[in-house]
Amino acid sequence: MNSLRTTLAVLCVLLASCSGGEPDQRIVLGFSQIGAESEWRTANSESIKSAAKTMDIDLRFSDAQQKQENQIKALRSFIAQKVDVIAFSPVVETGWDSVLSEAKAAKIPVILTDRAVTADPSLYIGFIGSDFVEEGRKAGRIVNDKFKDATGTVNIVELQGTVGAAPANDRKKGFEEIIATNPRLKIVRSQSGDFTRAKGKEVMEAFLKSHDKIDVLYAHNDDMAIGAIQAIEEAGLRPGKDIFIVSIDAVKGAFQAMIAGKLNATIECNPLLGPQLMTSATEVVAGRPIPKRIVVDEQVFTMETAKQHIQSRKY
Ligand code: GYE
Repeated sequence: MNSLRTTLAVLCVLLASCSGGEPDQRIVLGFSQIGAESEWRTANSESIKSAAKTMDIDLRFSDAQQKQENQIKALRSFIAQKVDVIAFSPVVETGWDSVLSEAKAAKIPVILTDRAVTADPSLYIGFIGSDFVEEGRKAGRIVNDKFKDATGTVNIVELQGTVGAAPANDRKKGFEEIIATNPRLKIVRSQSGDFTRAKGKEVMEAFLKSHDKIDVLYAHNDDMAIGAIQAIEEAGLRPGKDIFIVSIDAVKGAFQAMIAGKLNATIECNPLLGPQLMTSATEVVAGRPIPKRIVVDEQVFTMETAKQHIQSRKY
């Protein structure tokens, strides 16, 4: 009987501390993710979720399934919930002015991660992400080097990312800037594969049907390149040999393809932005300034060096 009384007393104390105790002091962060279109995105979402856990931030995570309208809805819902900070990875560059103005009017700071917007910079506090133009340039330099002594025309096909997305616009721009220095390098077809394997394969099949001689494939991400590699093999050609392939991200799947001799090079784009985002959110809530632009450090990996790096890759 005594022990039952003691147990009840302990339970009462516990219940009291749960219901009537301190209010939850944790920072509430509303995050609108683009979707789950690629290996990169999966690693990015995991990084954000695990960093929020480690830093004890109350994360409200919403997946927009690659649709801007869903992201706008999610941002409005975060405003209605009066979260402390909003962060998001904008699927496309334009069309954010109204919702960002609503967040500003509600005095909720906004941090952009991964992709940039073309809106008025006073509508967000900072942007954490890669330099996509530079990634495109790095891909262009690899192709330029490989074909510097070419005597005939080098036919390039390009698989673009999501139409209107910052990484699609910028990776195209940076690549074109570099290959323009060699008049033999020609982009003969360029189309969106929406950053997915399935679309990459489908569009590459169409490219292969319409062109007899494709020398180079430049894909704006590894997933599209991996889909295209399948299409190339099904067409009876050897990816990485008959067609020189360069893509961007440096996810595990790309390392496996390089080790198998099917992908020539990948340009790193680091998706592990979670810790930097959580630190920035904490700073902003504490009223301290954060840099307007935080650029992520990145490298280039080739077929020749893939084996020595694959074990240490985190995504
Ligand atoms: O390269 C691609 C993803 O925005 C940098 O989005 C990101 C891109 C990444 O789907 O794989």
